[in-house]
Amino acid sequence: MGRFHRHPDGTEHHDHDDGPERDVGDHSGYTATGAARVMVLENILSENDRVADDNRRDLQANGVRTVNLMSSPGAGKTTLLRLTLEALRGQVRIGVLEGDIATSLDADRLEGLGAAISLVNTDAGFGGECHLDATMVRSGLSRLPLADLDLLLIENVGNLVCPAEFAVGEDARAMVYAITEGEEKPLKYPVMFRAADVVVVNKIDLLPHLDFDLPRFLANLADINPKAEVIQASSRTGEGVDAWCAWLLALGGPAAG
Ligand SMILES: Nc1nc2c(ncn2[C@@H]2O[C@H](COP(=O)(O)OP(=O)(O)OP(=O)(O)O)[C@@H](O)[C@H]2O)c(=O)[nH]1
Ligand SMILES: [Mg+2]
Ligand SMILES: [Zn+2]
Repeated sequence: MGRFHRHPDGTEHHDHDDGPERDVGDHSGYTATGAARVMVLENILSENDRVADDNRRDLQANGVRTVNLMSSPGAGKTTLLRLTLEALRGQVRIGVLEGDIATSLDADRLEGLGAAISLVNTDAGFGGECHLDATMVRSGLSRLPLADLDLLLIENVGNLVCPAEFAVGEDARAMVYAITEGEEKPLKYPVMFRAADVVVVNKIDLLPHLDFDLPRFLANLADINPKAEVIQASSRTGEGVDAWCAWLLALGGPAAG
């Protein structure tokens, strides 16, 4: 299933790692169709980028700053968004584009906080995809009052891999990472960590209860993406939410003023 996106197998599409060569198994099952697969993928991604440019043009024409918020399932995107809407209410006109495979559960959690909410369920016409692409975001944008917004927060589908491969028209990419996920994740799943402009290291309140090695995680993250801004946060205690909101406001433009 899937409208656009067959998951890359790693032999062609993800072959730009610089690390030492290793025997990573027999991928000969894919070689017969390798060139065709690369071409299909390139077409899909360039079509996506075209629509992403359309989205970006519409958003910029309306003075809307846009953040693509990504994470594994359950890292805390919606909880952080709730705190964000509460903190910035009255200061910034916020829209949320809520991406989920199914249900309005997260969109419902964000109601009543002054934000315009647009729900995109990928199982409703988008093949149940495990990420948002530019076309899905475009459909969600059509239900938002862009002229009345300063900031659009897109909650991507919870998935640590492919959301980072699809531009949707955003100005910046933010990643929520929960310390319950383990300190090696930047090394094992580098694509999203590399794509992120900011990494919110969430659930920091749980640090005393875990074996999590925070300095080790930060070093792993710095290896993969030395430029990423890092904000330690807890969506339970509210720690770090000020810094996160300041980062959002600093995305700048008259929109955030
Ligand atoms: N202890 C603790 N729990 C948190 C924190 N942030 C979120 N949670 C909990 O983690 C669970 C998942 O949080 P969500 O906000 O739904 O995570 P999500 O990233 O939106 O999940 P998906 O949309 O399903 O990908 C909930 O039970 C939250 O209460 C945090 O900072 N500390
Ligand atoms: Mg959520
Ligand atoms: Zn996907």
